[in-house]
Amino acid sequence: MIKFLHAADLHLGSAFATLPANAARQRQAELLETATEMVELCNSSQCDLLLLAGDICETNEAAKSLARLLAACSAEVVLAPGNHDPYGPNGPYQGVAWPDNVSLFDDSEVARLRFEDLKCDVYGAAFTADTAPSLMEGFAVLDRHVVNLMVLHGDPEQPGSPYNPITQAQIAASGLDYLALGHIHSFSGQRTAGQTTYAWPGCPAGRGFDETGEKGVILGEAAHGAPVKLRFVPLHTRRYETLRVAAGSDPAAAIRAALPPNSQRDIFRVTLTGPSEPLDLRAVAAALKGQVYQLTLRDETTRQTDLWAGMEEDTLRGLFLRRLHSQWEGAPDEKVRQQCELAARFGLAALEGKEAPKA
Ligand SMILES: [Mn+2]
Repeated sequence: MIKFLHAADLHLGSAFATLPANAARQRQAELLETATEMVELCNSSQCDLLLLAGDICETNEAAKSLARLLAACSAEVVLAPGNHDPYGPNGPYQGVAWPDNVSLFDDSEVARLRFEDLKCDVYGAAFTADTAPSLMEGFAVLDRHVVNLMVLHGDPEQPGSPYNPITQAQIAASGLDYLALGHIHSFSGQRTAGQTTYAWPGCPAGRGFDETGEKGVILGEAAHGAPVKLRFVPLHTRRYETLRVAAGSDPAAAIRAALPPNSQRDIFRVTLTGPSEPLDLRAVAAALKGQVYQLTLRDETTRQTDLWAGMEEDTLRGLFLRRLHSQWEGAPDEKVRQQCELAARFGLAALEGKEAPKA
């Protein structure tokens, strides 16, 4: 039985261009810690193979750091470069002295690495530019008496993708036991096409609010003639999370109540919503100091003030507001109440000849 760890899209050396320089350096250092944790997990799980499915390093400096880390890896490492780390003069891997246990695919032609001791063939190919045509087209394994794995960066979801589009039919025709993919940044779950199991782990650490939630790697087992077993293992990285919270009368308390447990290490973007007095976001943030690692607040609250003013007027406006206000008071839930408020704002705008407010 062969044990493997499959990771992808580490993006070591990412610029974190939206962060101040100090914070960016810290996040870069944390990505390297994630890579270290990956190697430690690979070793403690006694994996035979570490499969790295592209977009691993963004800079030459990061690649040199990775090479040092991989020297401490007890598994054989196989790296298939992707669109952010293409092999060649424009890629990050020039002049890197890799330890003996590391193999890189360096050509867009599919190649085979034979691991005699493991009775295992590992196939793969490299992006040699920031796009690639379909690299698996016409591929089939050469030896069906061994365990057949493939490591590849590519897009299994969009047939017209410029990033090595991979089809179900190609996977089903491959004869592979496991296809270790990279490119898409959230975990795929375990999938099959024909007799072949395939998956992508997503990035092992979020780098922004478009990469939220739990992130990690795949631990797997493969044996000749047996189904492949996969397990997703989250790593201890900072999580990015977005929340929408009704501000109410005490926005800091509302956010505190909405935060999941153990959020101190994580990075949150909280959008405050609903009717509220004007907010002092700095005061809200100060009241939450220490609750999370980093907090970005957005204010989408609405002013309730004066919405119902003029209700007592003996005018069409007054009549309109009285009707809606009684519906508002009798509303069965917050949703209906918000609909009444919206109707009042639209109606007032129409009566006053103003532009319709934003819904
Ligand atoms: Mn990527």
